[in-house]
Amino acid sequence: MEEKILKIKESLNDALSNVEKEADILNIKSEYIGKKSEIQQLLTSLKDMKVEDKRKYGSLINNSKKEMEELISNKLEELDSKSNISFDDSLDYDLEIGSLHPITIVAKEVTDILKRMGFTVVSGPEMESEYYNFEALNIPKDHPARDMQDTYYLDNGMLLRTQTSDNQIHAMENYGAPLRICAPGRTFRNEDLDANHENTFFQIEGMVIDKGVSIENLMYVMQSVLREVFKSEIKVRLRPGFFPFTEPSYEMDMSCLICGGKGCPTCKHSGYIELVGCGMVHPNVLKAGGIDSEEYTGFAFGIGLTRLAMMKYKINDIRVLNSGDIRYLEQFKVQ
Ligand code: FA5
Repeated sequence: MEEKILKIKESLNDALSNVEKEADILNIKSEYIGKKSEIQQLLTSLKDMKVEDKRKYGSLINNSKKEMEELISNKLEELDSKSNISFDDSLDYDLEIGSLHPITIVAKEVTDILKRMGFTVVSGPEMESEYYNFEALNIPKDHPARDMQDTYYLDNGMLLRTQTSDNQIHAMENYGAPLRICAPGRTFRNEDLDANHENTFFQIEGMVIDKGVSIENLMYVMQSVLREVFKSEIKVRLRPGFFPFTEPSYEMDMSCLICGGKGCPTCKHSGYIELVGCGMVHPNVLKAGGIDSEEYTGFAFGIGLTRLAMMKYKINDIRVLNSGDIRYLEQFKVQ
């Protein structure tokens, strides 16, 4: 037992020594002292131990957990005293040399809009576990929905996240309810590439959990984001969708701005670009995040930031955004 706990503490020390961002520390916190952590499991196992083992190990496990909590909060304090760099502050609009990537500009714009509505910006890992990418999102193994997002599995048993929705679970675990977060980030799918499909693209996740949250609130947020990004009313189309983690689910398409909705190769001649997946958070997901689904409801959305950048800057082929062609990419300015 002593050795096991020592190993956990060493592993925590190692993990903390390699991170500098608050979100990473919070992820470590949930991994090492959260509900599913090894130390928590040891604590739970105490109740089934013999009386003499309980006496022997009870204070060791409890004190070790306290020590680990302290290590994590010291690291957070250390970071806080060093700087207050956030996603927002790290971007400098007054660059004289170089330029911002169009996706960076759009990501910053959307997070700014959401921040004004009271959302906190968080971020999660690109290398993710099946639990956070699928299982906790109500997508058990062998569920057909796993095939909707062709996944890159890694040799170490992890995967490259297929969606930013993993942040929903991390956020609920880290902050509980009520909650209002957004999480921009890179996502990966083993897709066939075409004018509007990449295998590496960006999304921004949003999640609101509170008492009495409704679909009207979700639609208001979506419309406000689009109106502010495009500085005009954008024609949208709402369709019923299917995501195991929301019920009901919707997909929102926007009128293709490359062809003005007439139909072109970018929108596959449909006049619309699929932009957002969204819906009311499924009770099983709230449960997985440790939130009482009788007391709270929530909505969540995932906006395709790469496609948003395409529409904003009238880029007719998504592949140029990952091309690294600086002469092409540097022409885009903050509008
Ligand atoms: C999702 O990824 C869900 N996680 C969205 C969600 C979040 C639903 C929260 C409910 C609640 P979907 O696979 O439809 O859903 O992707 C969301 C958006 O990401 C799409 O509308 C599109 O704008 C963008 N997207 C998806 N696949 C690609 C791709 N291969 N290339 C570029 N953008 C993509």
